[in-house]
Amino acid sequence: EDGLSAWLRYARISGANGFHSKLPSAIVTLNATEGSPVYTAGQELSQGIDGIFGKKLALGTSLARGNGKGKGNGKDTATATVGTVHAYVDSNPNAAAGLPELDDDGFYLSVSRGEVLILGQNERGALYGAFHYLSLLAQGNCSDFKLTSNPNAPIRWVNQWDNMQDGGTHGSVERGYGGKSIFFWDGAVRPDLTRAGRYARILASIGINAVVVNNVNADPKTLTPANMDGLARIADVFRPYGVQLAVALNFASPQTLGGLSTFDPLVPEVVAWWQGIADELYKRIPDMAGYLVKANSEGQPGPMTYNRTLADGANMFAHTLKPHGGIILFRAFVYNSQTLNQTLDWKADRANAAVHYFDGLDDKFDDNVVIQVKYGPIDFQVREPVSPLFTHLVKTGATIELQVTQEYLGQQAHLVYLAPMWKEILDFDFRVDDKRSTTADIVSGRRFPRKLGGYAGVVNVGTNTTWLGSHLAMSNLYAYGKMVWDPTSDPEALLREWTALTFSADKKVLDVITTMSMQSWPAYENYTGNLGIQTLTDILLGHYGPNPASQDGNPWGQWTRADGFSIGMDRTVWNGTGFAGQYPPAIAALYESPATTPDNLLLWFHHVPYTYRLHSGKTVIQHFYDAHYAGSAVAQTFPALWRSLKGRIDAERYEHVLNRLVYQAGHALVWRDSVNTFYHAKSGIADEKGRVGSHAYRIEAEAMTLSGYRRYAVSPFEAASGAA
Ligand code: BDP
Repeated sequence: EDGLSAWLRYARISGANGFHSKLPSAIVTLNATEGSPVYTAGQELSQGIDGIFGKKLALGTSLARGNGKGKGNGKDTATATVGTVHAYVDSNPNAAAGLPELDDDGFYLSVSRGEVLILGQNERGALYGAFHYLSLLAQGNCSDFKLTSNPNAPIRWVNQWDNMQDGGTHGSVERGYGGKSIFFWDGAVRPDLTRAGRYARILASIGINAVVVNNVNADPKTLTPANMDGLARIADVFRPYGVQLAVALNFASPQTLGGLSTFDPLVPEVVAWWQGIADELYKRIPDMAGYLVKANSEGQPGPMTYNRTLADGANMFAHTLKPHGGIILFRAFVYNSQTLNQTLDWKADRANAAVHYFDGLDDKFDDNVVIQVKYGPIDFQVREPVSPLFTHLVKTGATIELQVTQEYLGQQAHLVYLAPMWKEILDFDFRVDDKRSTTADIVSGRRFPRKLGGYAGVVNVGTNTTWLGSHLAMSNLYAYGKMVWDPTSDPEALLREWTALTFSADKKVLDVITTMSMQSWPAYENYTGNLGIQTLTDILLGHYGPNPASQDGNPWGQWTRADGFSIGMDRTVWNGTGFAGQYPPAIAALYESPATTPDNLLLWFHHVPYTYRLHSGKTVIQHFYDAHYAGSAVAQTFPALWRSLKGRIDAERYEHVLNRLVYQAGHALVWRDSVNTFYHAKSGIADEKGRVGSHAYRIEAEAMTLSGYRRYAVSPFEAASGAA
């Protein structure tokens, strides 16, 4: 078991034969041409039922073997019929009345004594229905039911930050921890795209409908004719799974690739150049989903280079996509690190940037522009308030950008199950006009009625057979797809489902993985950064490991503002950077005062003495100490919990996971001691429990006789034992 099949293993369940009479005996796909999603659905059903139960089904393409509403007599005539509503009603006009209304990509599923009807609003929806049915079967559930399922939003994309070529490193993935790119190698699209096809299958099984295949820090050469041919080959392997391809663009391409003297979005030659690109792409990929653009951010070119607005830039692309039915996702991650490079300018707050740049543009965007907003105003931290920009875009559609790849959250070397965090974010109520206004309702287009909107997840799988570099990290990808389909999903229920499909439905396996995973995000927050201080990861090198000092005075403006007496960033209107004022009044008022700010965001919004008392009654500094001990203690329990599963999990995955959990347990201690030592030294305040600074219980490296090691000066010093 190397992880390659993810949760689609179709592993034989115990007592498989006993279920045969509850299963269909034949599969009928309606109007399915080879390579279409309905055809794929038929193939999956046949493979799946064979794998899970050892029952081989006849596969046909007409209604001849049944009409999907057969008598369900449990005999050998029961049929699984799969297709679009349209195809079904065409051959069964009388059936129309009994069918529910479906949204785009939605499906209807009816199972009655082996007679199965799987209908999609479109072909992709039919495939989703087939995957849903198979996932129940794989969990041993063959009971009768009827289900109508519609997605929460039309945009359910993933982003891959894959480089075609990166300073000599072929096919690397930015912030990817699972190997090289499955799409690119040596500046071109890989000749063998088997993995890309397998990826599409995994994504389709959780309802994802498009993939941006290349890095947001886009290489202009993505658009050479040869590479466009390559992109078309990727789209070809995606298509049988109903997954569309999208491309990230570099704003300066007309100049750097096209040889024009400018890339000003209002210059007609530039517009014509981009129109040519859109036409060429759609000639090769008629069903291309569209573009993703990162502009005027972290050194990337954009419309502001020419004093044009972000709307001017986005609309230029929108205009060229319009005739082809494409959409553009334009990122709100716009900030200029240079202007923030004024150390300790209290007004310079990167959190303010997105609203600052997008305010006043809400009614300026074309209707096929969607703004893609990271969940927090800074950058994928372990705890952030939800970006207030969601409430400033009323007419313009938005997608929320979540990160499945654990950039700041342990880079897949730490188990951190993210669905509980996403749930909090999606359920957050902004109280726009004092009415319920959750993030999910805003991006799905329900709160402010709009056609386009949804979700983008930065996934960054790679060539490693585990996809993400860690078997357990795949629960995050599973939960991402399921939650964006239905944000009311329960993170724990999703985890159990994923575990049953990925490992086993053994109760102990389910309980252990659930216990560890559900504790993992709070534990990670505890041993890394508390009270909204943001993770204290090394900010300049790789975003990994503790380095609290690196947070201050860097040009990216993520300051903790810690000195000898106090800590936190004052983002109030009355005295700070004013960020709290970007929220609707009820929420702004909450964040404006330390008394009403939730403890877990206190230091995000306020600068307070270390001795400030939290709602919990503890001082800030004691909370830091205690939380770091508590969080790392939880991580210490993971290896033993996992070991209790020995024999219940195949050896390959058992060892791989154990290795990571042992590492995490150790690294959590490094985190604990680094952060505690750092703030202990800074504040001079003793730990009430006498732990910090004493290390009495620890075996120091200096006290050991080491052979085969050499001394190395660790930076920062507090992450080391005696600085080495
Ligand atoms: C940061 C990543 C960087 C990305 C950037 C982005 O460190 O690699 O390019 O976000 O999202 O978190 O554009």
